[in-house]
Amino acid sequence: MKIYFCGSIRGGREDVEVYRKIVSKLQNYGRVLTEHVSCTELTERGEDRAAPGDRHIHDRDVDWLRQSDVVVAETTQPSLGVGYELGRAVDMKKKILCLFRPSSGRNLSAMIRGAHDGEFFLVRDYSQEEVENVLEEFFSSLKRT
Ligand code: 6K6
Repeated sequence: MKIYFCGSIRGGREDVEVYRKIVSKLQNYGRVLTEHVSCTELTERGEDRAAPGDRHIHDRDVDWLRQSDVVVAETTQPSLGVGYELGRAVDMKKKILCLFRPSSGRNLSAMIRGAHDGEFFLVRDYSQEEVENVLEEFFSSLKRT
């Protein structure tokens, strides 16, 4: 199972520790193609010494998205890149799980919450303590389809 994880980079890195925990749990279910999103060394500027150019990042990520079986996005920290990835993933008919923490005090974009269809595109409010169960529920529901 190839998993594409989405999380904010240039949108802000405040939730990187949350991404780290999610990615480590996701690794129990398959190969996470975008593990770097959870890397604490990756800064908000989305750059490090070895960073490739934006076109390369875009083309490589869209290619990984195409290869993926499922997409899991942490959407609490708003990010244009994550929104774009989700739009492309819908077009590719991927199974998508969007995670959102209401405790952040933020209000999730209507274009994400409103995309919930209970089948291909799931939006799940959660708290950090629940993440393990939420992922277990999602991956076992995939086995049943
Ligand atoms: C640093 C090291 C290697 O590459 C970098 C630079 N940046 C990115 N690398 C990989 N994926 C990226 C990079 N910038 C954005 N993305 C993709 O967009 C990720 O898959 C994230 O889910 C999403 C974040 O978008 P922004 O708009 O918050 O940056």
